[in-house]
Amino acid sequence: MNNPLYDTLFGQHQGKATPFLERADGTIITHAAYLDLAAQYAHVFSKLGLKPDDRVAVQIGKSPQALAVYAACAQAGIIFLPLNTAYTAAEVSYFAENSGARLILCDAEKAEALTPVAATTGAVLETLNDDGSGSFTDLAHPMPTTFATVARTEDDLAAFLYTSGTTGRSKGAMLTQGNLLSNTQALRAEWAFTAQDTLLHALPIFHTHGLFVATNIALLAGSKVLFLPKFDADTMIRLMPKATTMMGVPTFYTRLLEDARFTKDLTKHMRLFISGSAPLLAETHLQFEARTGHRILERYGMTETNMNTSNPYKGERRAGTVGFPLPGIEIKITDSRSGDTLPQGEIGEIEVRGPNVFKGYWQMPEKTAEELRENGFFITGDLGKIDEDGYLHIVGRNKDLIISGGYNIYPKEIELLLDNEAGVLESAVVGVPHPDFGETVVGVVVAQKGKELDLDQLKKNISASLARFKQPQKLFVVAELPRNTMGKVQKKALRDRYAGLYQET
Ligand code: MLC
Ligand code: AMP
Repeated sequence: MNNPLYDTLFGQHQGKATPFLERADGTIITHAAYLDLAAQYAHVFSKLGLKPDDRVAVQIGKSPQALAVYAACAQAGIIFLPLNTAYTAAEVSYFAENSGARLILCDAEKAEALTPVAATTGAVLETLNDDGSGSFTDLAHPMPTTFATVARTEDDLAAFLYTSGTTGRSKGAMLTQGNLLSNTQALRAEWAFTAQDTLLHALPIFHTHGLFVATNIALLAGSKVLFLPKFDADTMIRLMPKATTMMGVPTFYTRLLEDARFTKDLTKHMRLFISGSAPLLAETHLQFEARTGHRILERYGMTETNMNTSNPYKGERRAGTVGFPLPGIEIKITDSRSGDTLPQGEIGEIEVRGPNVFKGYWQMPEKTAEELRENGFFITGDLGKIDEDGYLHIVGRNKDLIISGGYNIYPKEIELLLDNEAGVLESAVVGVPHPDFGETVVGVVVAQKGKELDLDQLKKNISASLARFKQPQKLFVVAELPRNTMGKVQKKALRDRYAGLYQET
């Protein structure tokens, strides 16, 4: 095979007038049209001097064109680096610089703010807007609609996905063609996707869930995708009758359940609902079944590994669990300190090994060595146990991480910014339960002796360099942070103290 990822997911559809993406207004983009566009984009990469293994950093809205950039990267052997559209220019600068991206693709609105970054790193900057217009489109327009696919192996890199870390510095997870492909093949088979399926797709395409799970499976199976720019309950409910499957984060499910139009009748033709990226409360699972008669299939994954486990498609989908390891993937529960495997039923660190596990963090060999063992097991930072029937339960996290509406937020990143503010002695950031987002961000600051803190001003100051979804929803001043005898901040005590902030009465 010439280029495993491109040939298997994309190339198989070349020249076929089969429907691929259907937009909210009913317009359809066929596989052929999508791949013609991707080929034109691949020509632009060559024209701009990009070579295989170069990185393209992409911060653009969800559109068929944005998805064609992914296909173009696969075809040209270029490493795709998608970025959350909520990231500020300061955040994007880090990713562009750290990855050494040769091309930055962004919305025209962001071009001015990102031009200095491109100038510093020597990258080319082109624009691609939500409506498909932009300087990149202008370059692509005259290009041929076929491109000689660049030869690759399964070991070649296909994408960098940045994930924050407990040190506050984001790490670029290097994913190979084989990582992505093996996982897509396992999931397509496990969840029985076919060309008869229509997937309701409202997830962003800059993270694993919407990109490498949802899109890749649909491409492999030849399924049609109802491709929506974002989650909007009205549109989801309007289009549900056209779909056979849906993937979402728990917030999608809780929001749908809040809507009286979301009924058994509306979902009676649906084949499968899948949830992941954050814990689905057992209560939501049960409520969903009571309302629709469907049992949500919950699975577990992460940026560095794609998907690891899944509840069974056929067989019991057990609420509060994430099911069994996918074929070819091993899961073990270990003692965090010794790394020894624990007896069945005990709680410990979840470790995973398989063809899905990433190659390491870009230019961070020490970080890679800390989390990826020489024997191939990746230390996930999640805590879990395996029950007597083999189902994996996630019971907590060994990493200081907040998951809000399916987005990961590392407290350290926010604490570093707060600590840098005038008058702040120290800070701690925790996640507290939130009815819509699952968890939300709360910050606690201690003032320097004799200093008064203006919390509104503090919030404003840090917001310039932090995506909106990471910004603390509430800030509190305290006299001191709770610490254990070793002097370590007791985040649990803070989480408990503020747990009731958003509790519904
Ligand atoms: C938006 N906002 C959020 C937020 N999303 N705040 C906290 N957490 C979030 N997740 C804020 C906005 O900044 C804005 O703030 C306000 O909420 C409304 O914005 P919006 O754009 O209208 O929000 P909405 O469309 O309602 O988005 C919520 C959401 C979305 C849950 C639908 O965040 C979403 O699609 N999440 C999915 C994330 C995802 O794909 N995760 C997968 C990661 S991969 P203000 O103050 O300006 O009003 C992974 C691996 C795996 O984890 O296993 O899958
Ligand atoms: P990310 O780094 O954005 O890929 O997020 C991965 C993290 O999301 C995992 O390490 C888990 O902590 C969490 N996660 C993903 N799926 C689930 C799930 N089904 N239940 C609980 N947590 C999950």
